[in-house]
Amino acid sequence: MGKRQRITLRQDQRLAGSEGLDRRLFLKRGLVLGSVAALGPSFKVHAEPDREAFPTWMREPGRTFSNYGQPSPHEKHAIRWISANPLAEGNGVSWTPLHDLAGMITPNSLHFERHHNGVPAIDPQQHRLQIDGLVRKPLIFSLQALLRYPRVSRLCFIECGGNSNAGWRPRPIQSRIGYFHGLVSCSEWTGVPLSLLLQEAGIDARAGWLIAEGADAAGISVSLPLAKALDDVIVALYQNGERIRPENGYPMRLVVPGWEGIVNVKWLRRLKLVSEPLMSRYETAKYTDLLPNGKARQFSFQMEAKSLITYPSPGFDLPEHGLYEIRGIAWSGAGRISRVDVSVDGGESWTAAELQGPVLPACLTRFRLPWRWRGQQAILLSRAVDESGYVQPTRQSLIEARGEHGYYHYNAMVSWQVSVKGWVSHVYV
Ligand SMILES: Nc1nc2c(c(=O)[nH]1)N[C@H]1C(S)=C(S)[C@@H](COP(=O)(O)O)O[C@H]1N2
Ligand SMILES: [Mo]
Repeated sequence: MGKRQRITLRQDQRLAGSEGLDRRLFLKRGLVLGSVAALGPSFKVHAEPDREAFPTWMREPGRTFSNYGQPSPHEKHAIRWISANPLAEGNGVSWTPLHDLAGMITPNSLHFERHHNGVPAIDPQQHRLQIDGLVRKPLIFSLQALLRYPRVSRLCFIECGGNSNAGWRPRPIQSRIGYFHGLVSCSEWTGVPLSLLLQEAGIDARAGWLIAEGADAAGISVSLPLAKALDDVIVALYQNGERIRPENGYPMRLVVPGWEGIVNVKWLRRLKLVSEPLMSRYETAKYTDLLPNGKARQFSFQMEAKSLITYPSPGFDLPEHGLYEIRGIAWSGAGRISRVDVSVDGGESWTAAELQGPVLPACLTRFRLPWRWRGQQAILLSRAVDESGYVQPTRQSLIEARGEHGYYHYNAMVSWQVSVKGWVSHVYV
């Protein structure tokens, strides 16, 4: 499993108050108390239109009820961006538009997708989950049977091991952050604890791993250590309160909190207990990291701490000088985010951001910090620290540890440059 990288913070880095950054800025200036006038030139207050002229929606009855709600027609831009293989459309991804979202939960319609061979049209009546291999009593469950079992919820992110991999490219890509880092989404998954099902089957003492297989035509099979399977893994049936969406594994999927996407097998049909891992394509050719010494990192399941500033970010240029709330997300497969530091001077000095509660293990955690932009060129960075003490690496230290030719597991700090004109672009520092 991945070797942890630690960065020791110099005392001056820890204490420095970066130029224009101040956690109390909004409070001090009275914004929280509602006195916008006290802000002076920070915000332009626009003249109100004539309030006597009622708009049509105040004069006519509104539309009637709907069986299943849809977003406002004015929010049509908030979509998953699809990058599918033109020769095999079922293989590819669609990205969560992180730049359009707030809060910790990803709406089901915007959960990212990664399929190797499309979304299978499974008939839930015919679908079965089989547990066999090194067990005392092989079992087969119908969906109806599983729906009667005791349930738990896991609030957690699912992140593809290939998320953010454009960061490995020699030149910084310019795109909306969702279409660069949006192979991560966070949901409340509800289902049956896997430990319960395995105990019912009776675990043979020789079992150390299990092989999980999906019912899609890709025939995805991956190995999972039994210790994790017995810890917090669930066979999920619900996603944010409703039944799992077809693209996210309907009618059932594995949810493996904090571990890379590929082991969260969708359309789950079989769990086979074995003594040794399978060495399938997805744990040898894929999702492994060739290191500079010629050896490969394998079974690096746990997603390491990561953060990025969602606002400002490329696509959100700053229209005028004044107060801005720097906002972002941080997450770690190792547990809770304990701190996120923000820099506006390319990493010279750092200020701790405010974390939005509740801060939950393996969940997206929002951070924010007010910043006064006075028109100077700035480089914005965020750095996450998790409860294990792990510190998100700089791009340089990640490349030193892993070499220049990485493809998976990119979690380095991300930097945005704000030009004197307020244009925001992706840069490497
Ligand atoms: N059966 C099956 N399970 C699968 C996949 C797949 O193609 N088939 N893709 C995997 C990969 S690589 C990832 S990142 C996650 C993506 O989950 P999502 O599509 O619900 O976001 O599912 C994993 N489980
Ligand atoms: Mo993935």
